[in-house]
Amino acid sequence: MRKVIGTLLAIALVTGVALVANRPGPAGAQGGGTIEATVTYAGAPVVEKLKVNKDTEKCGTEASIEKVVVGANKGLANAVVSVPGAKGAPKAVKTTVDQHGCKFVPHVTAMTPGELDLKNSDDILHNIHTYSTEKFEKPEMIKLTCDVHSWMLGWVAVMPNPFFGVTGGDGTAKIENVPPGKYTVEAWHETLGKQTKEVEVKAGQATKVAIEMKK
Ligand SMILES: [Cu+2]
Repeated sequence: MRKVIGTLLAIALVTGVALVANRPGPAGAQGGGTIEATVTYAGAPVVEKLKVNKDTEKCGTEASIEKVVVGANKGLANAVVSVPGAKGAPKAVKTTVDQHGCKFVPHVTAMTPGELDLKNSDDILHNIHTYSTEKFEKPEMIKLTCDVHSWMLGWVAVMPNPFFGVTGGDGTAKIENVPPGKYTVEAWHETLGKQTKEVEVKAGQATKVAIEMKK
């Protein structure tokens, strides 16, 4: 696994990929609808602080691991909202993860099966590896860690289709061009698990869905 990641890292470094927050675009489904999801969590934010004693010029002297980020109106950030049952024209959605300031940026991102671009903006060694057993070719949640910096943690959600979004600081995510139909919308969070909600998507319309994560 480490070898595979090393190769991916090399590819990312050679091509000098830019850090782009990729969002799912049109999936080719004419007359699709939009899902406007709001994910909330009534509990308190969880931030772990850790003293740093190596590479402090790049990493700082204190690392914060943001396990649960809650914003205004209980909006939960870093939740992956998806529509696993939606079928549409296949579209690859790529993503890039940067190692910057001894953090994985973004903390949570999502893509369709394929290659993940890994970037290293810190000019220090990050020994990146994952706990994935499936090489990004199958839908799964992949955990990113670093052997050099124990606090570094990130997630890459490999999704079965391009109909997904990752919630921002306000807990919202928008999924566009979803083919009309009845679906189960899923929200996944690294520590709070998964919740689902039934929705009906209508052509040319926006459907709001509110999902509350529980402890
Ligand atoms: Cu590192």
